[in-house]
Amino acid sequence: MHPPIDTDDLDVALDRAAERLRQAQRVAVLTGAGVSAESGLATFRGAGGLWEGHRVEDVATPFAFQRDPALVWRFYNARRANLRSVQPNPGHRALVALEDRFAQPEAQARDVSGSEPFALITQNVDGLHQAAGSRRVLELHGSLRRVRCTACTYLVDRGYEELPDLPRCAECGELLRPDVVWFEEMLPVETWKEAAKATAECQCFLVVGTSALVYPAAGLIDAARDVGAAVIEVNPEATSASRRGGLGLRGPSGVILPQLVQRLV
Ligand code: BV8
Ligand code: ZN
Repeated sequence: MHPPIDTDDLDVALDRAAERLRQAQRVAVLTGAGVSAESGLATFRGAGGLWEGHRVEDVATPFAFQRDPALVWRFYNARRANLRSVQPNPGHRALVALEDRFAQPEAQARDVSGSEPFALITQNVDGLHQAAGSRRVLELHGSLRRVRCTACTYLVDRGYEELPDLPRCAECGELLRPDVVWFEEMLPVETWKEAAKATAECQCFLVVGTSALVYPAAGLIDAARDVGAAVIEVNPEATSASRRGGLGLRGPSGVILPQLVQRLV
């Protein structure tokens, strides 16, 4: 379980974080697997980053898929099956409320820059932000819902429905793969550009539920700091990002985020 939270410190930190959000015209949020932990989804490094004894970095790669597609599909089909029984948690829903607040027409009228006032940038592939109602979600690492062909342009959203052990393309018959970004693969260019732009233009950058170990996603935290944005980290534990400054809200995002958003009303 998480270390006990010192409520006095947390209260002070929540008030300071709420004040920074009130002063911001544009907000960007970066989420990782921790925001889905209270929905019952395992994080990557919580279980020591292992799945069936394999390091995730060794299964989520093009080479692993080439070498043993059945093993890699077993990894993804197990996670897709998991998603059939989980729901967004209060942390996901608090981020919807935050988007509602910053994306309101009057908020946009105040901001003459023409830039979007809110961006939810996620490393997660579980689709829970969209399931909670988030509208503008930048999926840096793709989505477990979508599959694409290894040989043609076939790409389709299959939800969380069960797939065969080695699913084949309906168009050309070749092997399908999950539409996720594996290690050593490039991130989707347009999504990355939008995420980098939102980060460069924000005055407040929330970092929720990530160990900040995977790049280039984790680099957005430094990029936010470099433009002088207030960085606020929501995580029960300190991470490599914590040591680089900003305000730490120590606790589970399903508890902290609703309390933070509550202070904005
Ligand atoms: C690339 C999709 C260019 C698949 C994922 C050496 C040094 C630095 C970088 C590298 C290096 N060697 C290689 C690299 C680059 C590499 C990388 O960063 N590797 C890491 C491991 C060092 N990156 C890449 O390869 C990227 N591409 O660089 O392209 C390129 C091109 C060609 C050749 C070279 C380079 C692609 C990275 C994308 C990989 N795909 N996911 C899938 O999901 O199966 S990454 C995977 O990790 C997930 O997306 C996950 O989201 C992400 C990061 O993990 P976290 O989300 O942070 O999860 P984690 O478990 O680590 O942490 C959870 C946190 O939550 C913890 O802090 C915990 O305390 C907290 N928590 C727990 N409970 C709660 C909570 N927080 C709040 N509330 C709670 N209740
Ligand atoms: Zn095909």
